[in-house]
Amino acid sequence: MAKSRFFSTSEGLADLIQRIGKKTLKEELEMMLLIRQFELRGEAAYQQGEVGGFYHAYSGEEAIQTAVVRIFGKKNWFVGFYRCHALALLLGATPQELMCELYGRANGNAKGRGGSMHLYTDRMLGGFAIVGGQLPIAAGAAFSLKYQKKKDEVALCFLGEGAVAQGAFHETLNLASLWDLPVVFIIENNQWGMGTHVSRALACHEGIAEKQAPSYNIKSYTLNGMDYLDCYAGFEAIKDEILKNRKPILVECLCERFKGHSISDPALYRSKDEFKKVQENDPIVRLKNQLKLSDEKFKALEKAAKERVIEAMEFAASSAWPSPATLEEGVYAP
Ligand SMILES: Cc1ncc(C[n+]2csc(CCOP(=O)(O)OP(=O)(O)O)c2C)c(N)n1
Repeated sequence: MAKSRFFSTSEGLADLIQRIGKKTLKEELEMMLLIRQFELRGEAAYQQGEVGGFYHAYSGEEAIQTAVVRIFGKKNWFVGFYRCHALALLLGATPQELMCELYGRANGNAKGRGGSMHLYTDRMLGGFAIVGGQLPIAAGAAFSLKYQKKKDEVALCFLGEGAVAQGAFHETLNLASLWDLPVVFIIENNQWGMGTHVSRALACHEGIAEKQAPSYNIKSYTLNGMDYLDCYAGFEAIKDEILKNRKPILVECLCERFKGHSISDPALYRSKDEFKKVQENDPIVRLKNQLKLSDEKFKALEKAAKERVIEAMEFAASSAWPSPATLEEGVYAP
């Protein structure tokens, strides 16, 4: 995997840790642990038949969205794709309401009707199942901010590198640049689109952001998505820039997917050794080490996160199913 091209040019690690503060970083570690535990236990519930539909875990990629939400704050427009449990958690959805959604219960995040890929908060516009479908929505959100002259907010759009080959990616970047829309497009490049490696899907697969951005006359950044601190430092600079210039930015976060594409993908196209190597580069363990946190303290944080998720699962399992009488509610088809 290519190295970060950002952090090495920035301040030193110790100075950065001191500037952010250990208390904040511990909170970030707790958040990343909550996301990881949510994914692990959610997948287990799926295997036991408690959860239906699709399930795309964010395991391995936690550092990216955790840093984005920390740097930008919740008061912006966020648009994600189907790998969206973490984003909803980070933006304030409770583990209870999300687990209820996965379990298909009436008090779920989307009233039990959307499931894993369709999660929302007051500032999160989804959860999109169509690859690339979220980009025009993010541009629209950025347009609304510009139209309303809201200068302190932006739109943040997450996508996988698989979306880069879609027409929607190119049309949206073109329009966003032409119209100076305040939107950050964040490519989470985990190198795999389902079972297809990026080298077989994209003609330009190395340095995606730095090669695509100039053709739309926008600026790009490349970050190490496996390193919370690199993401923190990078998104800090990106925030400064977009708040000043109010123009789109394309970011590529190089990262790893710890599992198959979704729960139904055993990922037989990657060897066990390869997965082992990938998992040795765990962003959670990296942050623990950067903070010099003892194993004992780390285990206590992990246990607390696990207990929160188990509690949410118990809550979901005992929650009511949607009433059939509500079947036609919230349906907008004419
Ligand atoms: C328009 C469209 N084409 C194909 C699919 C099927 N599909 C679902 S996920 C996926 C791979 C996308 O990979 P990527 O964008 O890299 O995101 P990742 O899953 O790796 O996070 C594909 C091809 C789809 N949902 N939408």
